[in-house]
Amino acid sequence: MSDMKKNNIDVAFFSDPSTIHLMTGYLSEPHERILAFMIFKDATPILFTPALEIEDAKATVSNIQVESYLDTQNPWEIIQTLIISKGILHSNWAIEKQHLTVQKLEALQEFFPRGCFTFDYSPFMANLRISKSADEIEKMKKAGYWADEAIKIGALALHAGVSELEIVAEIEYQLKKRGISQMSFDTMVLFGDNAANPHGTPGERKLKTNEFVLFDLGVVYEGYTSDVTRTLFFGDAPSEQQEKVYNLVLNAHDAAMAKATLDMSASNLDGIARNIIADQGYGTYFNHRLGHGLGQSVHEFPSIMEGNEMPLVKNMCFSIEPGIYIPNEVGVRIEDCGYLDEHGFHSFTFFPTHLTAYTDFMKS
Ligand SMILES: [Mn+2]
Repeated sequence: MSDMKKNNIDVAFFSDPSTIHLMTGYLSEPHERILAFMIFKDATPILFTPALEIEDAKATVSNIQVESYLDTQNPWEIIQTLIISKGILHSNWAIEKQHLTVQKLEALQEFFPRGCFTFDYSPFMANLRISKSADEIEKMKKAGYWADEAIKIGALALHAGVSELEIVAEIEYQLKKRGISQMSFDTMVLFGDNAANPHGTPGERKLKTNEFVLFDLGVVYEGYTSDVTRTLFFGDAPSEQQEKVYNLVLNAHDAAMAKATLDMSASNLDGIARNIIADQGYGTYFNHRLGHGLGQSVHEFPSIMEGNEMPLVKNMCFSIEPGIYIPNEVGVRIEDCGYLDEHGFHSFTFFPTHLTAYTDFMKS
């Protein structure tokens, strides 16, 4: 890492699996076990894994020393031995404060009582992830393709009387049958007034005709995520309120997609969508940021929100997802994720967004 010398860091200790994936190519979720990648100023880096993963790790990485521990061993004691063998004693550490738990930090401090653990690599890693490579964007396009497929599966399964959870089950079952092993977050399917809670939970609620169905979902494809929201109108007779709210969200969504450009601030992009909604008097019902970065994680730095003056840069991947939520009445959100370049915003998802998208899809 270029700035280790500048910041006088002896050990850069990475614990976030997505960081380790980015830096070594090795992708693994260790759960309660210890997975770490350690970089030193003048020595070969170490990838430290649970023993049951060492063969996978060795087969994946190159020019990295791979070490492991058994469940019956103390991983921190082994890390201590490894680091002392590199000739590092009174060390200055960089850690990922956003990821490393207090418990793990205390374990490190116990074995390195004279270590200094103040330097935080989390902001650096967040910055490193902002612009995606062509290869990463290709994976995200594929993740987007499967998110569109998921919406189609969900749309085909809708019928009056079906429950939200039945639709969730159908989507995930069909995707798994087609080789997608992991969703990027718990699939959200919400009917009617349930969709008025932006972070609602699918349950036994049954679908009625002339209600909205909000799908918010995504998949993980080769370590990269997708995230899409469609609010489909199930029926053919939307109320005046349903039509008005829907088209307002759609206008805000389309305007932000069309006007996103390089070097514009995140705050300005948020404002483009927010002003459209606020001008019609619905500003208080759009109670979240316009969007978020995504990549290896479904929510990454930065937030596309008011007050974030950070400029949008080439190959940044983020969501545009305005919504209006009128409690106990109606909820509409339309979300696409994509990447930005000199030609504008390129969505990873393409399921149609007009109010009659569901009926048109069923006719086709
Ligand atoms: Mn999202």
